[in-house]
Amino acid sequence: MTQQSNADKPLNAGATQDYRGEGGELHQVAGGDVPQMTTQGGAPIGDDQNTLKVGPRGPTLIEDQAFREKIFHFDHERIPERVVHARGFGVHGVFETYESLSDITRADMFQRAGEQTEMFVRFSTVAGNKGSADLARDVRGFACRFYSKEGNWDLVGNNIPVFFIQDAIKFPDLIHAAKQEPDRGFPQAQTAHDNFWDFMSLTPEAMHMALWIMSDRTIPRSFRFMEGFGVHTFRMINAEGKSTYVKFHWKPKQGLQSVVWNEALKLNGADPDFHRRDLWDAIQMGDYPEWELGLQLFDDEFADRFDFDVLDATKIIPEEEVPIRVVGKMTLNRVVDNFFQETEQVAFQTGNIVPGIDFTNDPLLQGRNFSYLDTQLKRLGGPNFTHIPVNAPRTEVRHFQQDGHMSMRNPKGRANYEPNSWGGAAGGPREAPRGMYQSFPAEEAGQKRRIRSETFADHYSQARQFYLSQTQTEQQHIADAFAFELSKVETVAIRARIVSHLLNVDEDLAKTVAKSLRLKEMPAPAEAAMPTRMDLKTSPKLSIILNGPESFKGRKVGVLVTDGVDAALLAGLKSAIQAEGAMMEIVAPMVGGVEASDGSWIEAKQKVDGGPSLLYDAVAVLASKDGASTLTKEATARDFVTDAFAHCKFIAYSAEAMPLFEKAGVAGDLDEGCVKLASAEDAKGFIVQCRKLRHWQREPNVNAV
Ligand code: HDD
Repeated sequence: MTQQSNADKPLNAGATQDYRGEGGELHQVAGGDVPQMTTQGGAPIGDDQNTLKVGPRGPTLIEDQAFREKIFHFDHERIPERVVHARGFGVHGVFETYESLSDITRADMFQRAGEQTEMFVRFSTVAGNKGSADLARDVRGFACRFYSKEGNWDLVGNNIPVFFIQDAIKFPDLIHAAKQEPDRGFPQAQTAHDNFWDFMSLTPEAMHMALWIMSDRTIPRSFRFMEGFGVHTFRMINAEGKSTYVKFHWKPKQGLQSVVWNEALKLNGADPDFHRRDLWDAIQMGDYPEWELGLQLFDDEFADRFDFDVLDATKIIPEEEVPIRVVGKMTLNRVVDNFFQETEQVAFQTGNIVPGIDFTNDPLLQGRNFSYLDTQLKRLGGPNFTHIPVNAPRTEVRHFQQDGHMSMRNPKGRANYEPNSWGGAAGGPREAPRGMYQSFPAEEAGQKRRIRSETFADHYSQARQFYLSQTQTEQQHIADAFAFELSKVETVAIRARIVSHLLNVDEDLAKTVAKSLRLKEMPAPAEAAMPTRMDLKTSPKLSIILNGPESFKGRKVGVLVTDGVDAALLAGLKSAIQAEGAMMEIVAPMVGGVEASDGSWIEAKQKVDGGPSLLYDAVAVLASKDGASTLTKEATARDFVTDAFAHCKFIAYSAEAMPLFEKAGVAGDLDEGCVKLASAEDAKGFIVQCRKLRHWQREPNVNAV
């Protein structure tokens, strides 16, 4: 092989000694601080470009172990994706305990104020496959692992506090109905199809959840802006063995925010990775998202007098009834080093609890405790998945379980059973009753039967409470979502059956949906297991809009600029955005950037057709006169404006940009949510307005059907 100079050296060429081989192929040879490539067996590799052949054109030799090993490994790279929650995004974080909870739980991580506990959190969608898009209308998984000093505690929750079904035996049916229809293999990552709504319409217990999934909770703007819930009622047990019921809540310090449905539809095309990119960017930038952990604590006396069964996962306990006690804070502060290694291989289990935390008899939770352990065996291929670093507890593990596929840590020494006579270190670990995990000694008795408790029978009262707790805008979104989803259901009888349930929730909602579907006649209300529906007090905490942020912090403004953009105006806008803790992203006709009015060069992040206004919480169009005239001829620039307007975003613009608004057909409709910028002061005012996130008053004018 001959040493040659490479005019077109790769970016990192400085660290390597490159040469081209006989066939002209590039070799990067170890040297300096660049380590040498090896086989799995550790043997050094000198040529990773060519298989071993007999002569330059001859057959490839099967003895080429380096080649065979490389292809063999590649062929086996995939593991089964999760049967649900396949598409997820995991990050590391830390939990800080605010105060000792020793009166309530003996869980070690809650004993000391200021205690820091390492965490791993994986957000996910439920129905879509691993490669589906982030903005599917779907529940978001909110799975949290605490690596506590007394073992891993997994709080495997969702961003919605209730669930579709009451008993785990229905889970496979629910998921089969939600995922692709089995004969055709579509639709992907959406519930807008016959099978899903057929199942829902035949499952009245799902009606509360139906309202939640048709709300904007299922199209969050960011993982950072959604709540998390443990869903079930759990127990906390203190050192004296006293049990307190608990429901877990995660409250984002960033405030709640969702997108609108038309925006979600388009975002899935514009950036299928919208949510993961958002979290990745925020953490990489040092803008670490935070959630406070809240507990709803209650006793048997409350459980007995509450209108619903606390073991029923289709019900909430309103915060107004049992206030939330904030006990700590989670900060997500580190992205993974490797997606597969950590996010894909993390094996959450509801069964992973620690002393001081216990289950209740919620039949959904009881079933989950079997499913999660079982599924990891299938996914990760053997019983030793707890040896993988992301799954290994941070405490020392001592037991006599051994062997199996991919065992990394078998017990040392002679003893692999107990009791044994070896004593000392040779005898291995022993039980120690003090500090052991102790299940709450609940008294259980009853007939062995397949049965559902009568106390689970009210399927509509809380659905109604949820609906009536929403703002008018949100109620309209719920009606629109039902109409959209059911419009994709081809069987008219299924559409009508859902409306028959909605009649039991709220007559106006049912009528609006029926009208949007143009149902020829109104069905009779569905027969209810419990005929009396309660009118419960509304709970403002259930609204997203009423629980938004106080500032525009962590949000993003997209600024469409052209050559000749007013440099002072742009600088004023930038400093107003930065002062708020928000981000600015420049969109330009060409990604290389633009030349501003003062001759300075403004780098762009997006080319206009790759940076639609969908990507931003608010937008500005700062064009020069000539620039605006060019933009009028660019469809994607017109879309930038019309979409922002239709999605009720706050819009700022320079006077010169007006021709684009005219051409986009919105110049005559500009409202108080559209702000003309003539000075840095105007920019400050614009950002203050943006704190409201969306100009909802515009919606009736842009959403007439
Ligand atoms: Fe589940 C995954 C949340 C009911 C069976 N579930 C999974 C994940 C989340 C939830 C967040 C993803 C974990 C990760 O990121 O790896 N699941 C819930 C919630 C439920 C719920 C909040 C109701 C309150 N799940 C549920 C039932 C069953 C399962 C009733 C079965 C009886 N869930 C599974 C599973 C998965 C899973 C099949 C798939 C992959 C995995 O566990 O690790 O075992």
